[in-house]
Amino acid sequence: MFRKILIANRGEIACRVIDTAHKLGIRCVAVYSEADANARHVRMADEAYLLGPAPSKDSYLRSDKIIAIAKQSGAEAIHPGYGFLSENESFAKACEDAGVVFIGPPVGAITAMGSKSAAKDIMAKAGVPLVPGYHGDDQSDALLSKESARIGYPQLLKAAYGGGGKGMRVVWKQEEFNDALASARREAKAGFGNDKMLIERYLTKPRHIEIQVFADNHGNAVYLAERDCSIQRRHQKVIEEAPAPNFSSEQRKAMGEAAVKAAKAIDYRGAGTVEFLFDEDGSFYFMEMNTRLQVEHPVTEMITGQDLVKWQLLVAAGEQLPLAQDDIQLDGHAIEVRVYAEDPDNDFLPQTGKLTYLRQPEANRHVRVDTGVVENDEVSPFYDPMIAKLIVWDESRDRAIARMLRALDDYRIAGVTTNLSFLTSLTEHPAFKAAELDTNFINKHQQSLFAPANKENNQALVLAALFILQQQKAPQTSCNSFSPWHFSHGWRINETPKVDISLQHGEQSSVLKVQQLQQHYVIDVEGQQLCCTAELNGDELSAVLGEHRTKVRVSRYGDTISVFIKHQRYDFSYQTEVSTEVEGADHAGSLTAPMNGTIVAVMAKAGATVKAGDTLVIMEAMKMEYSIKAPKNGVVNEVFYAAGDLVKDGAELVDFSPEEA
Ligand code: MV4
Repeated sequence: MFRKILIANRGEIACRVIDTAHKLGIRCVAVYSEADANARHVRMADEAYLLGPAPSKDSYLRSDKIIAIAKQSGAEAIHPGYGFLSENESFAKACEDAGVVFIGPPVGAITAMGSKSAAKDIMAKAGVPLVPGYHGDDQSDALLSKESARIGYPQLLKAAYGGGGKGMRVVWKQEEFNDALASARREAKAGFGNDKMLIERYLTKPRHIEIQVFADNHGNAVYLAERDCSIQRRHQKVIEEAPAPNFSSEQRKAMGEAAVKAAKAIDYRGAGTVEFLFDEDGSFYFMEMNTRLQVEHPVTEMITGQDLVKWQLLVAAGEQLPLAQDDIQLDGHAIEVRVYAEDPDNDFLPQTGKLTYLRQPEANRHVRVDTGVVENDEVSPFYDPMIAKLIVWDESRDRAIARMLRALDDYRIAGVTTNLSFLTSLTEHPAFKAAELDTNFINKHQQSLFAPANKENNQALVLAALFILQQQKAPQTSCNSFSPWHFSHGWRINETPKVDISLQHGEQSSVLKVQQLQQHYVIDVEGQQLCCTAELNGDELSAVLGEHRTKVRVSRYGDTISVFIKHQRYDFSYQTEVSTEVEGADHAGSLTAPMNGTIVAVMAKAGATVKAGDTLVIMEAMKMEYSIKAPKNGVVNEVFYAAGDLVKDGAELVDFSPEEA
C-alpha cells in the first residue's frame, strides 16, 4: 500500500479522499491555488503545495506542476478526484511516464471512452445494449439523412465528442432534420472542435440509471448496484439515490452484468460508472461510461457498506478487489443532494460570498455530510459553487426521504443564497415521494417546485425582533448601540419602556413597536398586539408568540439577522438607529427607572444644561443596559443616585426641566 499520495483536487472530494487515506495510514499531499490557501483540504493534509493563481488553468489543471510536486514530495500516487484532470488521458499518461501511479483507469480506457461513437462501437461488440441508431464514421449529409429516415422519429442528434447534453438536438420529424444537423454540427465544432454526429431513437421519458463498477489488476470485475440520477437540471445531477426505486433485482443483475461487460471490453481498472437510459418498458441502453469516481458515489457506499476510495487505493496499489460479486450485499436506501451556493429563484445563478454562518446536520449512521468548507470560508467565483453533499440512509426509501427532509431543515447557511429550500421542495414533492422519476422531472413540475414561497413572513419578522431584544440580555461591557434600549429619548415612571425596531427584508421595511413589560414583550405587528416571551441560548431562540410556541435558529452577522424557520431562511437588515417614542409623555419632569436595577453610570450633573439625546444615566437590569437620555434640550436640576446604587422600578432618577419651547 502507498505511504504517501497526492490529491490533485480541492473541495469536498479532496477532503473525502484524505479522510480515507488517513484511515489507511497513508500520508497526504494537498495542492492548492492562492484562493484556497486556507481551505479545509489544505488543513486536513499532511503537507500542501501552492500551485499558482486561482483560475483552474493556472492551478488545478497544471499537470506539469502537479506531477513535479508529486515527485518533489515523494508521493507515490496521485488521486485526481473528479472533474479537473480526472479523465484527462494526457495527464494519466504523464503520471505513468513520471513513474507516479495514476489512481484511476489505464490511459487506454480513458481514450476509449472519450468519444461517444468509439465507445458505442466497443459496447456494440461487447453485446452491451445500445439505443437503435447510427454512430458510424460516414458523416456525409446523404448518409446521415438516409440513416435519419431509417431510425424514425423522434430521434436525437448527439455530438460524438459532446457531453452534458451539449450539441444535442431532438428531431421530431424528417423536415426538421437538415436544419437540426447543421445547427448541432456548428455547436459541436465550436464546443468540442469536432462535429461528428450520432443519431439515436429519442426516448421521451427515460430514467438515468447508472451502475458502479470496479475492476482490479487480477481479472476481477464487479458491479456494486445502481444509482438513479434522473433528477437533473441542465444535465447537472441534483438528487441521486441507491438503489433505484421500482427496479427489480433481475433488472439489477441484467444491467450490472452489462456494465461489467462494458468494463471488461476496455480492460478497465479501478472505479467506473456505466450510465444507462432506462426506458419505460424496462429496456435499458448504454449512454456513456465515466472513467472516474463519481460525485454521487456515497449513496453506493451507504447501501453496500463499502468505502469506494479505499477500493481505489487497494486496486491502484495492485491488490485484489475486497469482495467478489456474490459477497456484495445491499441494505436500505440512500439519497444524496448537492448543496450549492446558487439562487434557484434567479435561474440558479451561482452565488459567491462568505459563509457567515454554517451549521450542518449532526452526522451519524443516517446522516453524512461531505464538504470542503467551514464557517467563514468564501465561496469563490473560480470553482464549482458546491458547498457540500448531504447524504442520508435509512431502511426504506420513505424513511430516507424523511431523514433527508429533517437534515435539510437542520442544514443552516447564511451569507450566501443556497439551493437548500429548492432541495426540500424536490424531496417533499409528491411525485418524488411516489418515485415518478424521469430526466424531465424538474421541467415537468416547474410550477409546484418554484411556487413563490411565503417570503413575507411576519413570524420571522417578530422572531428577528425578539432575537435582537434577547441578544442584549448577554452581559454588556459597554452601552452597545446595537441594543434597542439605547434610547435617544428617556422614558417616565408610568410609561413602560417602548422601542421601535426597524427591520428590512428585501424591499420590505417594517417597524415593530415593542413594549417591554415585566416578564414579556408586547409587539405591535400590523396593528395586532402580540404578547411574546423569548429565551436565547446561543443561536437557538425559544419564543412564545401569542399562543404559538416555537424554537428556531437565528444568526447575526453585522446588522444582518438570519432567521431559519424549517428550510427557509429569512434575512433582515436591522437599522440599529432606533427612534423611540415615549407615548403620551410631555418629556417634562422627572426621569425614572423603568424597572428594578443597578445604576451603572451617572453622566448628569445638577445644574448642567443638556441636549436632547444626551445620556444622563445608565442602568443595568436583566443583564441589559438601559440608557436614560434627555428627552429634550433642558437643565438637570437634581440627580438622586450614584453609580452602584440599587433602584426600584419607578424610582425618580433625575429631576429635569426641558427648555421653554
Ligand atoms: C438521450 C435521451 C433520450 N433518448 N438519448 C443527456 C446527456 C447525455 N447524458 C445523454 N442524454 C440523453 N440522451 C436518447 N436516445 C435523453 C437524454 C437526457 C438525459 C439523460 C440522462 C440524464 C438527464 C438527461 C436530461 C436530458 C436528456
